[in-house]
Amino acid sequence: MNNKTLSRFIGLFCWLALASFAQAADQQEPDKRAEYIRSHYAKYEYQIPMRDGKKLFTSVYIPYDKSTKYPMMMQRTPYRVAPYGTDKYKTKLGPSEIFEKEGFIFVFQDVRGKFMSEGEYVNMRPQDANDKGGKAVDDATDTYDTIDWLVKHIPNNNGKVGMWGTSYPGYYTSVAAINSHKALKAISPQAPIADWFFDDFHRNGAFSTPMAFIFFDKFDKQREGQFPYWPEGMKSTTPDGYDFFRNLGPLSNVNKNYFHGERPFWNELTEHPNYDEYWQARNLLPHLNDVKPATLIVGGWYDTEDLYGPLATYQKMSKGNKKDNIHIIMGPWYHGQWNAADGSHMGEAQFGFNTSEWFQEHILLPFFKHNLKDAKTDELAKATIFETGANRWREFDTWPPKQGKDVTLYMGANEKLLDHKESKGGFSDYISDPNKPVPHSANTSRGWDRPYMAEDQRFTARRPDVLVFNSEVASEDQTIAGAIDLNLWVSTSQSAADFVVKLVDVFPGMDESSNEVDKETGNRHELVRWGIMRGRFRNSMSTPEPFEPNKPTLVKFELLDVLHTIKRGHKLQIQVQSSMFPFMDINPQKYIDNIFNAKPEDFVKAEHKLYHSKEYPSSIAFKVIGH
Ligand code: PG9
Repeated sequence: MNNKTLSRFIGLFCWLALASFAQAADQQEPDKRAEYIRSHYAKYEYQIPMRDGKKLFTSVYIPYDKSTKYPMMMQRTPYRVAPYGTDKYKTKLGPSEIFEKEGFIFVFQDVRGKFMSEGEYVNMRPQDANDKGGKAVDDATDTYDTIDWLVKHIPNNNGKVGMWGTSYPGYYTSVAAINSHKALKAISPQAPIADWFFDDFHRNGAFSTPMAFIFFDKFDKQREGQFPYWPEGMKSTTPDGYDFFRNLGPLSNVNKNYFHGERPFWNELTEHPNYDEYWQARNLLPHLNDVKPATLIVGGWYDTEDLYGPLATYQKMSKGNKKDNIHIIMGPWYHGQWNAADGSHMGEAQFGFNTSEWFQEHILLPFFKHNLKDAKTDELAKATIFETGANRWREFDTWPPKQGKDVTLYMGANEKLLDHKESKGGFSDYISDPNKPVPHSANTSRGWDRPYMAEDQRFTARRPDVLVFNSEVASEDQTIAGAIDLNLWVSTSQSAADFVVKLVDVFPGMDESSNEVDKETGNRHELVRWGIMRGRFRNSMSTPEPFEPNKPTLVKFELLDVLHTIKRGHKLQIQVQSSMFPFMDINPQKYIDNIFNAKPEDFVKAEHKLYHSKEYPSSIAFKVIGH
């Protein structure tokens, strides 16, 4: 064996040894945390009676340490509080390991009607706000009754309770604020569902088939009695969601080929395609008045499930809040990434440091220590917001910020984004083919994925069914703060259409500091925000209407908030298309009352036009703030 081969062999051997050591160490990492929990907490299980007699299964982890009294950190969830059995422990109790080391009494409860708890489960249970006689039973009263029991029965508690939860558990955290128990001193609704016509599987009336199909397959499977385990779900037959959901065909095939009518909530949502009383009754926002507990709402700029929820919840809770104790933090995160996952990047987007760890240490733990343990901590800003593009945290008194300059840009000919209206008439057009929809990602996924929220958009920019409008190269940093208002003058040759708009940050080809071609991110088209409007809902979410074929029509909607800096040398790009598949379902483009009942022949090609003329000036508008 010559020296070269020998050194290669040694190198390979060392690499393999290191890799196996790292893997072993990595396997020990969760064990160290689990070991700490097992040796510092005693686990108890209770069936807590609600005011109507139903009992809710509750696990409680109490510190062995008796040198002080501890507050409770509670989570109520429809996703199971397993493992069951006082000798079987969770390997994580708090949002991150530093909570377990700090010391709390950790409480986990199966909500009414789920897993080991009694009662009937109702999705986004409408608030029973009419019956003030103390007989109301809903998710708010269940929380009140649970807290009342806990503070009276759990040993060595200091009489203060905090709640936290992400996504659906985030909804259960928000709902705790309604007629809240006086012991509830702090809540952190994280990516909370607020209104299911704008969160998760609906976006301005368009429908996310993968999210609903995959989620309700198991979550909505009906069973009698209590169960400690999830029901069996369908076995996936392909990793390729684009293929699976195209082969699915019209949405009526979901019941015909898969659910067979055995998912009650799926049946209900297909019977309510518009924002009618059914959805309005499930909107939590109108009930979030006079919130008493200190509140820290958490959201992720790249959250593909609940971005509307945290932003709308903050707006509602902070309006007229007498105690001035409503806070929000928005970080560069996918759904739930802020709790103990690496926050240094999201997909291809890089942020320079572990933003999740920073949040846990500097924001979340101090928030609960201050409100549950009277700890002295730094003053928490009303809004702590991560500025993508510049990759830094910023603090604001209000979100979105009131100060700043209003900017309007106009779509123009030759793919231009202009600071003035086009003087002559004009439009850009494309053929939208429901049988060849624009993919929501260049990557293969089951259709409900995360990295696409910051993916390079060159794969769509070069398609004939996607319009592109580019600004001039930015001569200085431009920080966009808040929502982006869209005024699209459009027409379609048919009678129905979706309009998808993307805000894209186009990177320069050269690296400014090295003056070299940037081989890593040169000319990257980074997605900042996208949004969709199902055209039938352009004037009302409750009263849909068709388009008059070929008639220029105004479609107004907004892209949800950003705090993003288009850096010097970059360009701001707007893309417009009419599908985002399979994440969003396909619009047949022939107007029918209920798309869930569409037939194959309803899916027709259409020519869509976007006007950029003096008479029909399509535009975007946003606020630019200083640094
Ligand atoms: N909000 C998330 C979700 C709910 C229902 C369908 C799909 C996603 C969640 O609770 O994980």
